[in-house]
Amino acid sequence: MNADHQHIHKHSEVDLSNLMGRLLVFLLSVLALSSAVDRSNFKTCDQSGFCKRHRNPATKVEYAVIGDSVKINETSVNAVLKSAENELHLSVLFLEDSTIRVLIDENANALRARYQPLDALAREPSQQRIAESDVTRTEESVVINAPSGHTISVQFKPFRIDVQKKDELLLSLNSGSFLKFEHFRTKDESRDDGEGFWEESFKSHTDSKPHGSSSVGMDVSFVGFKFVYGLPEHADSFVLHSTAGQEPYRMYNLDVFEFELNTNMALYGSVPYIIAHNPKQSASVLWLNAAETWIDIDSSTADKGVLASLVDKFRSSQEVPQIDAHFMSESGLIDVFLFLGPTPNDVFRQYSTLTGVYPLPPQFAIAYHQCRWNYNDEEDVANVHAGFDEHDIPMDVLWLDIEHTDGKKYFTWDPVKFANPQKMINELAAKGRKMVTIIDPHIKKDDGYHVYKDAKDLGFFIKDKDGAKDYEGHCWPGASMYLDFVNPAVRDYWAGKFSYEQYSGSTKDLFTWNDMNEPSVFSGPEVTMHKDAKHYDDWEHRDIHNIYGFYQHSSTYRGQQMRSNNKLRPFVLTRSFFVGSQRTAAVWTGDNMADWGHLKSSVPMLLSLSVAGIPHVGADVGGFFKNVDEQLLARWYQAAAFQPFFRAHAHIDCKRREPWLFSEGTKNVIRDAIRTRYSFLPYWYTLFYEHSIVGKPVMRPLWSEFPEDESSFDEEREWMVGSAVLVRPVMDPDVESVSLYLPGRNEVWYEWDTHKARRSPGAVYVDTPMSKIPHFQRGGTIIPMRERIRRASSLMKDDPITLYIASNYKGDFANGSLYLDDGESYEYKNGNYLYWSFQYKKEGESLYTIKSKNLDESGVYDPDVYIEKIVIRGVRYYPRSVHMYYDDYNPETLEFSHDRDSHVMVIRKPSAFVSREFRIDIHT
Ligand code: NBV
Repeated sequence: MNADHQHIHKHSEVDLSNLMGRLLVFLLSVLALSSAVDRSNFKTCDQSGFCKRHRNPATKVEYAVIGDSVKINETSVNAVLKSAENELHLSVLFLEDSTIRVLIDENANALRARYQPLDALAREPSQQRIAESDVTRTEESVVINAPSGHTISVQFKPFRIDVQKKDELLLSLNSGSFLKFEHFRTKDESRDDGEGFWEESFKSHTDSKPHGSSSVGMDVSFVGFKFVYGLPEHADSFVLHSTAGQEPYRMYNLDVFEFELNTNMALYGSVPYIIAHNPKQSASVLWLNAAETWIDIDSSTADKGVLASLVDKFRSSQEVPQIDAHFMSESGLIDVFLFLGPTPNDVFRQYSTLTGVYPLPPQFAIAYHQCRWNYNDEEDVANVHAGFDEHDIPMDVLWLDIEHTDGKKYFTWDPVKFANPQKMINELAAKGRKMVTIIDPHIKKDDGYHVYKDAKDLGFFIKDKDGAKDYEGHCWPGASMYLDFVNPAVRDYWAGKFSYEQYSGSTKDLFTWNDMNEPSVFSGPEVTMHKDAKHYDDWEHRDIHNIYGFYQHSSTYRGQQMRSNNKLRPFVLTRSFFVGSQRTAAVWTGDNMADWGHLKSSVPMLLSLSVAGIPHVGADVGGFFKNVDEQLLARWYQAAAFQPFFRAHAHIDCKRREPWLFSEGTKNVIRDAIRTRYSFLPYWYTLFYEHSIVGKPVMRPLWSEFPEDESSFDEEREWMVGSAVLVRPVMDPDVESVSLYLPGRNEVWYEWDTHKARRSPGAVYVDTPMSKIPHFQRGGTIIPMRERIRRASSLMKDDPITLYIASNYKGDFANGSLYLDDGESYEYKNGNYLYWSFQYKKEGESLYTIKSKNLDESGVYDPDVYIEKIVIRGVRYYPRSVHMYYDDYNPETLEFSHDRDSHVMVIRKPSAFVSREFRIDIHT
């Protein structure tokens, strides 16, 4: 072929794939008109042989611990478990901080190894010693007084593990005898292993199952609990509901076109983790398995089951509620972690110690993001960029979707529409803004594409079931291959792609969006990869499916760290996620829709992610599919301004939605919502910092702040941002007011804009004209704000702070904190940060003080940031004079005002610096 021919050939290929892409988009949008998920594309439990078997009580087998096999060493109990079907190995390990691990695997003679997703964990769990005197062995059981003060008893026959705290039973494993472990075996035609054990079909696809089924399952009971949460991701209620007579919750990372609401069908990500909470206790369970997993939830009272005799001796078992969770996974082994609390914050810490925290993000990541599929070319980008300034709306990041590439080849740019990417990014950066491009894991099959060529030559693609050919699927570019991120060498290769040299046109101001990483395979079963496809080290896709996206986004993250020599903090957004994804990515809830139901559903979806350890989460503002009306869009901005990840996005076929394309009124509401977000950025940033230290979510369910207030346990219309702000946005059309619940006892809440104080507990009504976002400051808190709003958060870095003090119910105390650093580098790890607290206190009959204090002496950041204003809510006394002291001498008289009706006092220009100790005396 001569050069010309090649040229023509290449062009026709590009055109063809573009055409295919457009055709697909068109077909998808035609489908969109019908607007509901096509359920028949996705399996039910009954259509999945292993799930059906595990669920069926008739297939239960009894397991017993072989008494003689029990071995107790310094940190664990080990034993053989036996049933009529097979022999297993059990280990119970005692970990630090009230955490227990239970592992069940086949014994050493197994025909094949089982996959363990250990990369999901942040660290090797640290074990705790148990003394011989803490162990009691009898013929029936081994009982261990764990270092945490809990009693763990392993009952031999039938096998069961109970966790008790004092006299109360808290958790029980296998009390429903659902332990089932399909061991690897050789095929024997004369034996019936069960439907779909050796081969299974769904629609036009056949799963060859060369190793047969190797599923595992067991039940976990939460005793004394009526409420359980977690198991993201489902578009369903925050409180997990009973699945009796219904489909179990499904965890199988899938690209679900037009997902439905109020269903526990699988979605893009999976964290098989459940938190139980009651007014006295929180406890949680992680089922660490990366294969397809189904979970049945059943609620009952403890009087019926085998646990009746064990529940709290002081109550009748009829009164003790119980929730049973039955986990069923297609392969892998049983690796269960029990986190014993007792408070919600203990559980958050225990879980995040094991699976990691979200590291401090660069500040722009928590500001406002503007996205659509697609910003068409450099001129479009420039206009949108200018539009935000023209309309005085802050914006930090502009996003480019798949159309920015040269024929859906990631790491490339469309040569015509994006001919000067570096210049474009620099223009954004010159105004303090950033850019994000999308990088999907499917690789266009095109020898002229360097990533394809490299990966093919290096053997870096996932292989088909025979292990001979590269697995080929269909995605945006047409025929595509999929990088095998299970292979560490592939992860290194991928990370290298983000270097400035390799990703041409990229700069330090360009960040990454990983989409379609479930992985989405248009031509595969359930729009994903065939389960018998082969990965590195002989693993099957079925073994690793739910951790595939995790590996992609974590190597993207590492690539961004490497490109700056570990100087600058990365930012990665992912659609697919797994346990531990928070260590390297923010998560969004995928392709929602422009309707009120989807706006409402963002709250339970984001809360579920938050309590499962992933704090930087958001939903597409405005809804991805369908055109949005002005009212819905405005209300959506208002809600999302108080959610951790704040990004507007829209489908390629939707009308443009930049805020200025709407009426003046709507534009102003949107502008105010975004500006509100910017004013709260110092508070958000401090919350993300505190998350990175103690693992608490930033968006919190009411129960985590008010653990005893049972009436808030099923709340999913309102939430807390940190511990100081309660939000209840409007999520219905045309409402003139909303009612909301103020939780806690002896708490006072100040309506943000009116300063009006309300006592809790109780319901209140708030009028909701379009401009209103009902939100309250909790009495007893101090919130740092920035009120000079600029075009991007980076430009506000050295701006002064305003403190909002809300005095507590007694009117004598409040406190809060502020974390600051350069907002983008890792210099904070060298001490370049400040973490200070502020305290407001009644010191005597006629004296109140406001004091600052350094909370962390190793932080030495000393910017010229001062406090320009202090607002105090709930001031019922009459202030007579205010003085500032930097030392005990030379007080400076400060100006102030006090409104006797609203009880608000404002101290202007206190001329205090955030990194210098001060004291302000208020004399009454
Ligand atoms: O890349 C195009 C879209 C993207 O805009 C969206 O946010 C992702 O969730 N992507 C899905 C693929 C196609 C969706 C129909």
